[in-house]
Parts: sequence; C-alpha cells; structure tokens
Amino acid sequence: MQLIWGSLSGLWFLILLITVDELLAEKASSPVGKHDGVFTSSFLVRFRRSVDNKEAHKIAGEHGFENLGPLVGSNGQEYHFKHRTLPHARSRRSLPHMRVLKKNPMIHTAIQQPGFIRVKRGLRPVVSSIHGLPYSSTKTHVDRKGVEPSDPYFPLQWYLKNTGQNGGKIRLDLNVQAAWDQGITGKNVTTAIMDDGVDYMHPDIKYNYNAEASYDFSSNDPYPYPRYTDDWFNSHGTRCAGEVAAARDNGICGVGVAYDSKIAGIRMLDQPYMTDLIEANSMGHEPHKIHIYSASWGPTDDGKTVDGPRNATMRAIVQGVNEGRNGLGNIYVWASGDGGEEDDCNCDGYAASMWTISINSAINDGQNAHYDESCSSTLASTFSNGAKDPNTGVATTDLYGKCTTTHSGTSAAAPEAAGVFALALEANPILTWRDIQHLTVLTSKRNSLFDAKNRFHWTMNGVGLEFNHLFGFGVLDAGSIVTLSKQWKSVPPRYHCEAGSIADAHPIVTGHSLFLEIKTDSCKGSDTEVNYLEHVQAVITANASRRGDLELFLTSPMGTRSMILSRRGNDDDYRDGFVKWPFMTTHTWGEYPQGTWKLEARFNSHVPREGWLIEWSLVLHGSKDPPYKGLAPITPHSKLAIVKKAHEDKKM
Ligand SMILES: *[C@@H]1O[C@H](CO)[C@@H](O)[C@H](O)[C@H]1NC(C)=O
Ligand SMILES: *[C@@H]1O[C@H](CO)[C@@H](O)[C@H](O)[C@H]1NC(C)=O
Ligand SMILES: *[C@@H]1O[C@H](CO)[C@@H](O)[C@H](O)[C@H]1NC(C)=O
Ligand SMILES: [Ca+2]
Ligand SMILES: [Ca+2]
Repeated sequence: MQLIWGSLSGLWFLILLITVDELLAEKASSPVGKHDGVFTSSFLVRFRRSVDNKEAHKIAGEHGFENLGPLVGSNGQEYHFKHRTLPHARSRRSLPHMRVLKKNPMIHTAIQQPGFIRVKRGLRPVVSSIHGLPYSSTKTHVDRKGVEPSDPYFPLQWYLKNTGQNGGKIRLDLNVQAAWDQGITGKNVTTAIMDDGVDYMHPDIKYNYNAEASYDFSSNDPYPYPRYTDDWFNSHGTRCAGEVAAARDNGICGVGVAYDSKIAGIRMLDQPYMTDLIEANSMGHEPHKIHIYSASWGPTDDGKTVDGPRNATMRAIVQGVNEGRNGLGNIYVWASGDGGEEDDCNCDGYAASMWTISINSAINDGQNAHYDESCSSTLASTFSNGAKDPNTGVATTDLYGKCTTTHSGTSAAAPEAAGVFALALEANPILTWRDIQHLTVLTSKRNSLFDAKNRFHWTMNGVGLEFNHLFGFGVLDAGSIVTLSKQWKSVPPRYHCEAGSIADAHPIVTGHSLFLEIKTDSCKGSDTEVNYLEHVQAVITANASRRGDLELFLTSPMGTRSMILSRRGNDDDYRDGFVKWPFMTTHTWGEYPQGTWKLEARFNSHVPREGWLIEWSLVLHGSKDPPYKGLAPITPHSKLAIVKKAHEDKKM
C-alpha cells in the first residue's frame, strides 16, 4: 500500500490496486482454508532469505525430504518439499516432520499442506468406439477463405458450424469461419490445459504441442502424459486440448477453434489430493510462454460447497494477471461448473473470481444444459452437450490417437472460449487481460440462447448491455471478437474503490426481506475514482440456520438487479455461513456506480429460518475514464455503439 507515494503513473496504480485486491481476496479465502482433516506429504518451506534450488536441495536431503522446487511468486524464499516416506495422505499433521525442518536455522516456517478435493467437470467419459483415421497429410498453402475444413469430424462439430445437424439451430455456433476468413487461426498463441494430462503424441495434436511450456505437477517431470486407466478416466485434458488446437485438413478427427495455435499440457489433477502448492505452481507456470490457461475443474459441485483458491494459488493468479505475458496479464478461462440448478457458481471462488473468465454452456438449440449452474459472475457462454440426440456432444480428440463425439459438460465449454481468445490474441497480441474481458462483453451475442425453464430472462443493464443470469453477456462470437480486436485501443487504467461497508449485524427472518443500502460517490476526487464499472464485489459475512435457503440480491444505482446468491437445496450448513465471501457480479458492466446500492437478503423456504447479515463491504472495480473513447463502432447498432453513446450522453 506504500506504493501510492511512489509514482502516480498508471502502472504503479495497477500494481497497488491488485495488491489491495489480493489482500481482500486472501482475507476472503481464509474461511475456505478448512480441510477434511487430510494432510499430504508436501510441505511449504519458507526460508529466512532467498536460496537457490541447489541449496534447497541440499537442505531437503539432509532432513529426508525431496525438494520439488521453488514456489511460483516467492522470489526463491518458499519451496515445495515432499517427505520421502510419509504416506501421501494421513489424517493428522506430522509434528515431528515440521519440527525437524523448523530446527534448521535457515528455515523460517514449514507448513504441512492440507489435501483437498478438486473435481473435473463433465460426465464420466465413455470409451471411444470410433477409431482414429490414418494420418494423411494434405498440408498445402492454399487460400482457405470461405473453405470448410476437410477433417472427417468437422461436420459433427456443430459448435463450430451449426447447419442444423441433429436438431440444432442453424447459425447458433461460435462463428469461427468469420475469424478464419480474416486469416486468423491462433498463430503464435499458447493455451495451457490444466488438467489430467494431454496425449501429446496424438497425431491431431502433436504438431501444435508446446513442450517447452508444458509440465507434469502430478508426478514432477516435464512429460504431462495421461496415466492409463481401463475406463479412460484421464481423457479429459486430451479432449479439451483438441477443442482448442486440433490441426486442420489432416484427415484426423476435427479441427480446433484456433487450429494453428499451440497447446501446453499442465498435468495437475491426477493425484489423490490437491494441494495449494500444486495449484499455485500450475497457474504460475511459464507465464511468459503461456498466454491462456484453461481450467475445467474446481470444488465439488454438490451444491453445498463454498470453496476457492487458497493463499499461494491466489498469489499465483494475481501475479499471472499482473505480470504474466510480459505485463499484459495471463488469461484464465474457467468452466462455471456442472452442479445444475442445485449449485450456484458464485460459491466457487475460482469461477467467481474477477481474474478468471467464467464460461457457461448452451446446447445446440440454444437452451441451457441441464447441468448448467447459474450465477452473476459468469461472463459469457459457449456450447456443450445435453440435447436428446447423443450425436450432439462435443466432437474432439481422444486418448491414444482416437477421436470422440461425446465430450461433455462445462468442461467442454471453457476450452472453446480459450480457443476464441487465442484468435483474438493473434489478431491483436497486445490485448491485456482486461481488454479480453471488455471484448467478450461487447462481442458476445444473445443469439437464440434461452432458459429452458423460463426462470432467467434477458435483461438490459443501465448502459444498454443485455445479460442473462445463466449465460452472462451471451455466446462468444469469434468473427466479431477478431474484428473488434484488430481496431481495439487498450482500456484506461483500472481502479479499485472501497465504496463503503456496513459492519453491524442485522437479523434475517423468514417471510421478510432485509434491505441494506450503501450510498457512494465511488471515491470521487480520490486517486481511486471509478466512473465506469467492470466487476463489482459484495464481500459478505453472514450466517443462517440453513445456509442453502439464503438468497442475496444486489441492485445498482442504475437499477440493475443481480442475484448474487441463489437457493441451494443441498446446502444444510448452519455453522460456518459465509465469512468475508466475495460475491461478484458482471451484470453492471459499463454502468456508473455513483448513488445508492441496495442489498436484499431473504430466505427462500417454507420452514422458518433465522440468520444474520453480519457484514457487507461494497467494492467497485473499473476505470475513471470512459473505456471505449478511441474506438469507432463498425455498425451503428453494435453493443459498442450503444454503450459508447450512453457514456457520451453522460455528463461527468
Ligand atoms: C511470435 O512471437 C514471437 C515472440 O513473441 C515473435 O518474435 C514473432 O515475431 C511472432 N511471430 C508471428 C508470426 O507473429
Ligand atoms: C493465508 O493467509 C492468511 C492471511 O494472509 C493467513 O492468516 C493464513 O495464516 C494463511 N494460511 C496459510 C496456510 O498460510
Ligand atoms: C450468527 O451471527 C450472530 C451475529 O454475529 C451471532 O450472534 C450468532 O451466534 C451467529 N450464529 C451462529 C450459528 O454462528
Ligand atoms: Ca484434424
Ligand atoms: Ca459449482
């Protein structure tokens, strides 16, 4: 925080703001530090000063440990040690092992890492019945404008080109042809698949594999090849990889969204328990070689978990966004979750983070999928399976050189988005992590997306941007995002305004809504003035006799109402509640934040419940200056034109 006096240049501010965010998020993440009572054989060892890897190796060896290397973002002060003989998981901390390490005068602290559960999104894989076709190279440098890929599975890739096959809706797709026709195919962009490994010998992947940026954190070697199981459980990462970067016109499987882009494999899901150190090192791996990180996993989707990134992981994400891609910021793409109506993705701290782009899915006729979660932090959507016709899954590469037509879940949606962002980054390599989010908001389309159960409608926010609680700002449109990326001017600096907080406890009772208000000038006149919103966080501490029956709504001064927490039928927590949990909404994007913000808390239950809203802090993120000043809208009715007009009409 002392950075304020250093320099008033935008860069310093960016660093300052993110640091504040980080503190906030860290505070917020502390309640999730609870564990299921499992401890791994991994230790976070913090030295009293920086040491090099060799020195760390020596010290580890002296005490019967193996040094797995420095922790990302620790400047050589923190290392990941693994004990050679401790079992991978035990129910109690091993005090003797911590003591042995702490006795070393070089070591400041040693913390045995709790193990926790992280699950892949998507349904259980079915073993592919369809075999890969023999490789037949047809690589020629012909003008491909308007020409469809010749790959045998391309006609099954309705999410790339929906011709109405299998009952789909014509033109309800990612509109990739319009990007490819501009010569944009993902060249020079690397997407990392953080998952259970990637079959990098697959003939449709191997030429686009970036070995230099890949790593295996599940077994600590540079070869993230999936571990064999009879049921092909570890096919998830390979399937995701093909969606992004499967090669074109080679006679094998289909094509990736960005078929000339590169894939890095980061194997990190395949060990008995996840640790903070594995997640952190994965998300901070090679941040200048990797542009986009795609994650199709997270806390259990059982509708009662409230969990998110722990300390080291949070630090790695913040560092990636702040410093990755040589300062432009890494793009983290996240599957919003497969918990269906029972879950709310705002309770998943990865999907709900401002630093990730969380992606939901629609099926081939525009409905939401039955497994889709809804939440106000989702930014946009892509496509996945769920229609009655079994041939409407996601066609992509599969293990051992094969192809599949049944990739599924929001798992399959996130990599499609990563592919679209790879196209945007080829079109304009200097886009920042925030530019990508703005471009997503402005170019995603409502198309014909709708809620199958008619609960969530398309609504216009205060500056004319249409959003839906299920789909965010709509389905990604590769042609539009590429076109706009080419003329994009980077958005002005981002600020972080702590707009106010209410810190005395208010009771919530069944049958009545509790309303709280915060009136704000959004830090006007200060160094952190926010006039044009991006993300808004309501950081909330609350408890309830049944947490799952609690609902929360946040209404902006311009009247946009976000449901920041919906009822979760399975969540029977009555003790923990929410402790400084950062509920996030994207729905007020572009709005002016000055005025009165309203929080509504109520129980959705026939049975009497009681609870307390203990604390609410409102945090506004966005820019002081209008974000789209230097841009000329291509069409008069585009979202850009609408928001720009709204911003120009506003007298600041
Ligand atoms: C690819 O990226 C490298 C390094 O960032 C750069 O030197 C090179 O010119 C780029 N190539 C293309 C085709 O854009
Ligand atoms: C995580 O960070 C918080 C706040 O900085 C701190 O209180 C807590 O002890 C940390 N947890 C671990 C396991 O290091
Ligand atoms: C909920 O919070 C209120 C207000 O702080 C407190 O009095 C009450 O004991 C809490 N209930 C539980 C179950 O923690
Ligand atoms: Ca192919
Ligand atoms: Ca979830």
